[in-house]
Amino acid sequence: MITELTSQNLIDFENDICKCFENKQIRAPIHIDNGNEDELIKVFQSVKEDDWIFCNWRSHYKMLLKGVHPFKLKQAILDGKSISLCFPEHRAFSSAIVAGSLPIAVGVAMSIKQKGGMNKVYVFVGDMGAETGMMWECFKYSFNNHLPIKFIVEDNNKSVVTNTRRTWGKDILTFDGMNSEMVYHFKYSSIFPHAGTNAGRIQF
Ligand SMILES: Cc1ncc(C[n+]2csc(CCOP(=O)(O)OP(=O)(O)O)c2C)c(N)n1
Ligand SMILES: [Mg+2]
Repeated sequence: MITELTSQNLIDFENDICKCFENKQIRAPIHIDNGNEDELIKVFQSVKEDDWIFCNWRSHYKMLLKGVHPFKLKQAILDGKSISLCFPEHRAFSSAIVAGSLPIAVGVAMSIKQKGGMNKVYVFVGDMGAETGMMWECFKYSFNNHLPIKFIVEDNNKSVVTNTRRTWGKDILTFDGMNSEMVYHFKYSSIFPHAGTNAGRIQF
């Protein structure tokens, strides 16, 4: 574990960001993490400094747990970058394009394997992102080529406001309940809307 952050530390950080957003100190979309604290702390127990993380639009907790200093992270969010935070010096990246990080993460994992590296790539994807064709290609390629990558599926059963399971007409999604070397799926629910805060919701 890179940091000693607790669930409460993570929650406190996001509550502060919410206040800044509601005070109009942030003039760009924000995506607040919530409800996934314990699961993420568990995932990050095996993440090391020389590992790489790739996230989607909701990455505050992951950035903190990868070791980005809270002051530095807050400044980037105040600068309007919540939706696409990137800290190359921490090997921590994100993209606001659904499934956008996946092939980049696979490429980095391929490079690690080719160079005989011992480090690993952790890539975070939502439940709807995990149902895309891009996910299937990336997972299949990584699995068949034994790449040093782990896909973490954060499942809130929502794609913005759309119910993922109803969309696909199935109660069980592709990666439901998986906990293997290459995939970890967990369910969670957030008290916040997809973007913004409860007092300042943004609807895409
Ligand atoms: C290519 C693309 N299509 C659509 C969007 C709009 N969009 C942003 S987040 C999102 C929902 C994705 O749901 P999920 O993968 O479950 O992530 P969650 O936010 O629930 O963690 C969508 C459709 C986008 N950002 N990129
Ligand atoms: Mg979702």
